[in-house]
Formats: sequence, structure tokens, C-alpha cells
Amino acid sequence: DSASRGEATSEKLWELMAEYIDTEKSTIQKAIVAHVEYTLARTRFNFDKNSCFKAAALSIRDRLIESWNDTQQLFTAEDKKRVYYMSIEFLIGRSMQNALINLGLEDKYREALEEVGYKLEELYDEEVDPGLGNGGLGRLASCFLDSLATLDYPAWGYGIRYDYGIFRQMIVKGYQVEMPDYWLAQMNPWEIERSDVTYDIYFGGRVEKKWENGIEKSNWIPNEIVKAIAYDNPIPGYDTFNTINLRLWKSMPTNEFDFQSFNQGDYFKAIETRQKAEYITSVLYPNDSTPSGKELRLRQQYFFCCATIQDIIRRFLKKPREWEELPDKVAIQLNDTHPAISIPELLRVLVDKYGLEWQRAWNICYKVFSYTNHTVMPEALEKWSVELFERLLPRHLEIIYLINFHFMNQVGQRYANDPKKFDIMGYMSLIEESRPKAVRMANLCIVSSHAVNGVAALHSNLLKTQLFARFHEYFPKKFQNKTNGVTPRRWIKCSNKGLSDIYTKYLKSNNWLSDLYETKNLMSYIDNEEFQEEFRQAKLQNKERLAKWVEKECGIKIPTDAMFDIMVKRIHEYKRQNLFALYMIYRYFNLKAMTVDDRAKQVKRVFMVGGKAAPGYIAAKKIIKLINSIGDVVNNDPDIGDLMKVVFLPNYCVSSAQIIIPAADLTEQISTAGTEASGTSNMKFVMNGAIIMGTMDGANVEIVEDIGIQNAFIFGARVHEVDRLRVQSGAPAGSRLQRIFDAIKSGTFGNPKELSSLVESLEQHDIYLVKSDFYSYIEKQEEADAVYKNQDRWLKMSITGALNMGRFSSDRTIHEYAEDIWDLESVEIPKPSLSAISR
Ligand code: F58
Repeated sequence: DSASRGEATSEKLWELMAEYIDTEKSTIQKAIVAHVEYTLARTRFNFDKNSCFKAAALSIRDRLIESWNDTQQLFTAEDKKRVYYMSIEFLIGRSMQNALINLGLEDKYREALEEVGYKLEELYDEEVDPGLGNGGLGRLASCFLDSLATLDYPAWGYGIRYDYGIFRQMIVKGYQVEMPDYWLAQMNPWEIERSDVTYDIYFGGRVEKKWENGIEKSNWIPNEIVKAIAYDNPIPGYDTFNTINLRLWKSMPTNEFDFQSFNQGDYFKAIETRQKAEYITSVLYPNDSTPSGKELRLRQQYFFCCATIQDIIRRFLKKPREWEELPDKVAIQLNDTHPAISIPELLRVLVDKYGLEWQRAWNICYKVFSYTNHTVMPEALEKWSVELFERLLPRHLEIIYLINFHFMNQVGQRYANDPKKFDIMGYMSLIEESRPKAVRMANLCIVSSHAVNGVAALHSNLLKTQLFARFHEYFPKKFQNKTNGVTPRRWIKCSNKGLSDIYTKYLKSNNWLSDLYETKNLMSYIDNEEFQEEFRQAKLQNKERLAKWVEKECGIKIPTDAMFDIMVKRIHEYKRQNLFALYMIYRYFNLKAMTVDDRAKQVKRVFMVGGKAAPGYIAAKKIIKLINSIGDVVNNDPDIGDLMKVVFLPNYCVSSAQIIIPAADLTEQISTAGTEASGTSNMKFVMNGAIIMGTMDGANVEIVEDIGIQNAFIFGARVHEVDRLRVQSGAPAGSRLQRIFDAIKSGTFGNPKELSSLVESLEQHDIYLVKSDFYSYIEKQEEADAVYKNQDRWLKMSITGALNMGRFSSDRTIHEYAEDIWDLESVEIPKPSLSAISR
């Protein structure tokens, strides 16, 4: 009968598939060779390293597709609630090593490749690094996907497949120069184009009203249509068969309007319209922290929201259901406000397309959405001019007005007897009555979501007490904290082999990779000399690897017996790379003033700074130039030699982070208290044995809570002192700092015409309290030197930090989101016992 025939066929299929993905060395080799020959059409005469990388990657993708298909099938069969993580950025980084580690196949592939003449580690370097994000926010999204997959949660990521990622930074004569990052020039072996998954996306036009059975109906008549096409990127979990999907949308023209133009005989106009459609997903906006306000950016946002909502609804409607079930099947997490238009979009679909009443649609929507805020800086909050909104998304603006109408009514009632009623309403309104009027996207998210969270305890408290205080008063239960985390798979296992081997050896298992709290158990070895020596050696090897990289990329030789003091992150005044630079100058002057004998007693230091400045951020670009100018002077001063080096690490990105971070002895996390929402490099550094030189800001606070404040160098104003100090920020610098200011202004480091303005802004406004924190900073830096001279003590601080970072695994973070916000259950796929079937 047909049922048994069906089963027989699938058993045969199983057998064949199992043979293809068993983990025998020869199976791996055959798959790679087949891809070289038949996918890449190469012969043994032009089989080179890059084609070997691609073929190996494709063979890994084959395995991922296997587990990914099974995962999706099971999610559908079990019909559990799914979470959709919507982010306009995913800073994925390279995939090959991560995939092999998560599949547990790194050693097997290494062996298999070695036999055919290739070194796995060299193939890793052939991969492009997809930079589809700016910084912390984008990288957090990717760490979250790794944890979602690892913890077997039914999850999807949704974002944009930009043709150009974050620009490649070159340093020319000390200046940042931006180069386009066309990362798709070579085939992307990981993605799967889904030409069958496309949606129409509308823009512009007008809204038509008509009355049906006493109800006003709205019909959006757009005047532009583009198509969204899906590209799927399998994301494997660690030590599980689960593989989730990151779906990235690319824009394409539709044929819809062509006919009209062709009829009018305007061939070139028709082509132009098509190009405009493709343009939407061309380029990632390189701004961090300040919103762009450009029309194309709003188009990007709506484009990816609209496609995503259609995709989610289609999946939901695969079975016949009540709309009220939507929140039982769907949770949507908004990574900052960039995907906020999903809210009016879902409402529009429910009301206009499926005919739900407003209140019913609203109740559903409210339970579906939740919103994460990543900054307290008011200038970073997204606003869109009402005029632009109306032109591009007229129906969405109406819906936003409607949300606001209901909300303002409620606020008005609640504060009916408050003399400040109208101020409060003006403050909480989704519309800013400025000129021009603007839509406040954060307010839209807060009002329409059932949960709002900050990304570290300090940050979440500031949201409640300052930035969103009125909203917190109104919705006290809505506000939560979810302290960020990072994935130990990429940030320890992939990037720090030495440390990983130590953990696995002393813990006698790999469990620490899925439960980072386990490393704490190694504290009993803190005085064990063998353990200490291995830890020291691992750090030294990482420093040697970085020194090689620096010599190759910057042409500077750095001594590996020096303290490596590193600050890598986007360049921003609030992060205070300028404070770090001032300290370098201070140290240089001190060294210069010493006798040769005294100099010989000093701790050697290599100062390293890496990070991109937004192309239009003049002050940030000047800071880069200043650091390079300091390097020019210091590195070429024969009095100084190896005592001090200053290096600017060009083009900081995920793949270079994996080399840089494990090599640090000291890490600068020195933002003004209350400005850095969390920071995530702080976590990566400490996990890899670096000690924090930092302020009580963002997640630094919780890190020192767990590792012990005595195991970090903490300085500067605390958050409750900042407001008061800002009032006094016009105060003079004090003589030691003034001397440094004067040196910059007189041209000791670089051209004073260019760089003086950096100093002047500190002399006058100093909103980030560089002057007032400077002296406690140099004091702590001296303390760091003193401890470094006692290598035993330094090592113990470093080990204690690394071993106590359990809380900062993104697994912990994701588990909390699942419990407290998404109400999500995991679905584990049984691992197919391949050998049982195929042999
Ligand atoms: C970062 N934000 C925070 N924004 O600055 C950092 O403290 C935090 O650790 C991290 O998020 C993760 O929560 C950030 O990276 C951006 O890059 C945006 C990109 C789009 C434009 C606005 C800024």
C-alpha cells in the first residue's frame, strides 16, 4: 500500500543522506572534491586555496541544510511558539570555523584537508567577513542567534542582505579613508537564495476611504512596488542538531509598472525605476549612535519590516486559526527602533487586509511585540519627519495617529487633575510637535509593546528613572533588564585555542562551552603553578599572534613582553578614546623626563586603538588622526624604543577582533558613567583574561560585581555624580593636563590647525567629563603598572576575571528573554543516529 511505499522510499532516502553526511574522513574529502569539480567547475590544475575554501564551505553547508531542514520541519510539526528577532543589522563575522565547532567537526575537517594538502586555519583566512552591522548592536544580534540555536529555541532572525556592508577602513597618512565593502564579489557559500520566497512591498500613493456596513474601510493605493527576495543563512547551534534560520531580504524590481512606462515609450525611465528598487538594500548606513534621517533609510526599514510581517503571517496561516492565537505562536523582538514600523504594519494587515476591528487588532499586536533599547543618549533616538512618513507610508502614519489618539486619551484621563497634564501628554506623545513635526519611534515602541528592556542593569535603571521616566510611571511593569552577553563559542573557543584547551583539560569536558558558569570551578587551581603556567603561555601565544598581525598590517614591530593595553570599539566622544590618547601623551612626557636608569625600571606598554568613525563624524575622525600622530612621534623616538608603542589597528571588524581581544593584558572600557548602555567587548576581553581599566558604566558594573572589584581598575565619576560635574565642566584642566593640551595645540602631535579643536571642545564644554576624570584615570593607570610589575598578582587577577564570567554568556541572556518576555519553550531535535542507518 501507499503508506508503506512512502516509508520505504523515505528509508532509502535516509540511507543515502546519512551516507553523504557521515563523519568519515573519506566522506568529507569526497564531498569537498565533488564541490570543487562540479559546483566550482575546477580541475586538479587550478584547484587552489580559495576554491578549496569554497568547496569545503559548500560541503559544510550541505550538512547545515540537512539539520536545518529537519529543524524547520520539527518546528512546524510541533507548532510551538516561535520568536522572531528583527534587526536591521547582523554582524555575522566569518562562518566556517564557527560552523565546524558547532557541528563538532573541526578536527575531522582539519585531518581530511591535511591529507589533500591544505591547512584548515589557512582556509579560514580565505573567507570574507560579512560586515552587515555597525558595532555592538549588530554583533549582539548575531551572538543571540548562536545562543537561540544552541538552546534549541524555535527562533528566526530577520534582517537585510546589504550588498555593501560597513566600509573598509584604511589609514592613509594617519587619516581614516573609507572604501566600499562589496562583500559579495566572490560567491557567498553559506546563503541559500529563495527565489520562491518573494513578497511585494508598496510605497507612497494615497489612502482611499469607503464605508462598508457602517464601518470606515481604508485602502492604501501605493504608487511604487518593489519585490523582496529571501536569502536564508543556516545558523547551527553548538552540540545540538538544531539549526535555525537567518532570513535576509534583498530588494528587486517588479514587472508591475514596467508595462506602463514601456507603453509611454520611456524605456530609460522604466530601467531607472527598476534600479531604484534594487537600490533599497544596497548599502548599510555607517552611522553608529546617530540616526540618519534619510529617506532611503526609512525605505530600508519599511522594506524589511513589511517582508518579514508577510512571511510571519503566511507561516501562521498555514493552519486554520483564530487571530487571537497569534501571540501564542509569535513573539517579535525589536532590536532597537529600526524595525518599529512592523507595529503599524501588523496593525494595517490585521485591520485593512483581514478586516479585524481596531481594538481586537491592537490587543493582539500588543502581546506580540517587545522592544530593546540600546542607548540613553537623547540625540540617538530615532525620529522621522511627519512629512516624509506621509509621503512614503501614508496609511502607516494614519495608524500611528490612531494609536496616539487612544493613548493620549488614556494619559489625559490618568493625569486629568495634574496641573502638568498637557506637558506630560506632550512628552509622551508619539508625535513631537516640533517644526517640522516628527514621529518618535521609541515612544511608538514603548506604547505598543508588552515589554521594554535595557541591556545592562545600570542602563535599564536609567531608562526607568530618566529617559523614559514618565512611561515607567505609567507602565511600571513593562520595564525590564536583560543584561547583554556574548557567545563563548565564537569569543573563547574560536578565538582562543590555548585557553579553550586549558578549560577542557582541567574540567575534563567541553561542557563549559554550553554552561560558562562551569569555568568558576577552576578557581581551585588559582594557586596551581602548572595551571598558571599554561594560562600564561596561552596569553603569550595570543600576543605573538597579534604582534605578527600588527607587523603585517601596520609595519610596526611590537614587543610581546610589554603590557598590551587595548581599546577597540566604534570611535565616539562618549566612549572617550580621546581620554586614552591624553594618557598616552602623559606617559610619553613622563618617560622623556626620566633618566635612562629610571626609564629602564618602567613597565613597557603597547597602546593599541582600533575602530571606525562614522564618515561624517568630524571629531571622531580627528581622534583617529591624533592617535596616529602620537604614534608617529612616540614610535620613532630613540629615547623610548620598546618602552612604549602606539598603534592604530586599521579596519577593526569581527575577524580582527578574534585576534586582537585574546591578546590583551589590559582593556580600556572608559566611557563616561551613564553613557555606554552595556558594552560587549568588555565581556569578551575579560573572558579572554584581560583586566578592565574602566568606569562604573554599562555592564562594567555587573562584571566587577561578579569578578570582584579588586580584580579591575575602576576610576572616575559615578553615574550619580555626573550631572553635578557637568555643570562645572568649564573648569580649567589642571597643570599636568594643560601641558598636554598645550602640546597638542602647539603641534607636538600632528597639525594643530586640525587637532586643536579637539582640545578646545574639552576646555570649553567637556560634556563627557574628560577633564574631571583625568586625574583619577592616571592614578589607576599607575596602579596598573605597579600590579603588572608583580606578574604573579597580575596573573591571578586575570585568571579570576576569566573564570567568573558565567553570567555574560549570551546563553544566560537568551534564556532570560525566553522566560520573561517571549514565553518560549525549547524544541530539541533528536540527533539522527546516522551510523545505525547507513552501516
Ligand atoms: C550599542 N549600540 C551600545 N548602536 O552602544 C552598546 O553599549 C551595547 O552594548 C550594544 O548596543 C548592544 O546592546 C549600538 O551599537 C548602533 O550601532 C546603532 C546602529 C544604527 C544606528 C543607530 C546606532
